[in-house]
Amino acid sequence: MQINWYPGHMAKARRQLAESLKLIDVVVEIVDARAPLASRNPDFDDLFSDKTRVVLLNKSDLADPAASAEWMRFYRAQGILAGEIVSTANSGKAQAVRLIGEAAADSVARMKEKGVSKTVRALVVGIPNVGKSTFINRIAGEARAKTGDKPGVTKGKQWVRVTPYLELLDSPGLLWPKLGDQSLARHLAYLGSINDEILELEELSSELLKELRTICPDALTARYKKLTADTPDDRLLEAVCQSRGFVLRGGVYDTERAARVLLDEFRGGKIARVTLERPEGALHGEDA
Ligand SMILES: Nc1nc2c(ncn2[C@@H]2O[C@H](COP(=O)(O)OP(=O)(O)OP(=O)(O)O)[C@@H](O)[C@H]2O)c(=O)[nH]1
Ligand SMILES: [Mg+2]
Repeated sequence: MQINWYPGHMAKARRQLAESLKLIDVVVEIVDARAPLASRNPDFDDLFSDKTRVVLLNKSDLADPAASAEWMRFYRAQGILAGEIVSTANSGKAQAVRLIGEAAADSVARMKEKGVSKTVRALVVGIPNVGKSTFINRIAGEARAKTGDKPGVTKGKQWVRVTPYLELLDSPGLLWPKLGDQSLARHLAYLGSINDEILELEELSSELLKELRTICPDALTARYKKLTADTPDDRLLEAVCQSRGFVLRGGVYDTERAARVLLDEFRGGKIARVTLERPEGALHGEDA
């Protein structure tokens, strides 16, 4: 399976973002703390090359805390303004607002010299389903932007006023034309940032089980009792079926159902707090 997803609405949204750049002081890039490498869009380096950026590791309630700490050290060592947040709770909210203020400090100071109290306009960007709209609602203190647990919920653009001096602009989740490295592309698919309808879910789930067995074998066996260290790689999904009784008439394993259940449980953080990527060699590679 070759994973690539760059539908027309993303190309259009990218063009619209490029046109609204002059209105924007700061770019806030939301990434998924479970896959901070795969979920950074390399295309943003071109698109926002002359903007100050803040990187926020969202959904850190679902990630391994030690790995998130490693990522924060990695960003800070490079001078990147970065924070760790949970947009479905208040965790990291004050820090995120502080980082946006820090990123906008120069332009605010320039305007102050002219006697103007500037409203900082921050564009919130990221790949699909990382929690951009949830983040905006959290900062604004009310549900202003539409959210949902699937990619492609936000369609158009919308300014949300947080205070008289801060406005946030939501944007549709953006990927890039060629995902390249397929091991990273799979991570995006595990997270729910790729439309499930274009994916072969059984193949994807088997790959996810292999990765989870390396990262958190005990938690995996605790959740799916028949899946152990001895289960062969090509029987992992069947072991999930055995664990849950997903057996069709004639004793055939319902691997399709197991695949959906596994992805749902992984995405919901039910297996363990898992981070799929560590900072070493944190660059987008070529095709694996
Ligand atoms: N556990 C957890 N879930 C989160 C967090 N932030 C967002 N979510 C959930 O992630 C899902 C996607 O959130 P959205 O805010 O719609 O994501 P988005 O980035 O705006 O998505 P698109 O507009 O589709 O690109 C929703 O089900 C949110 O409740 C978080 O910090 N932790
Ligand atoms: Mg959205």
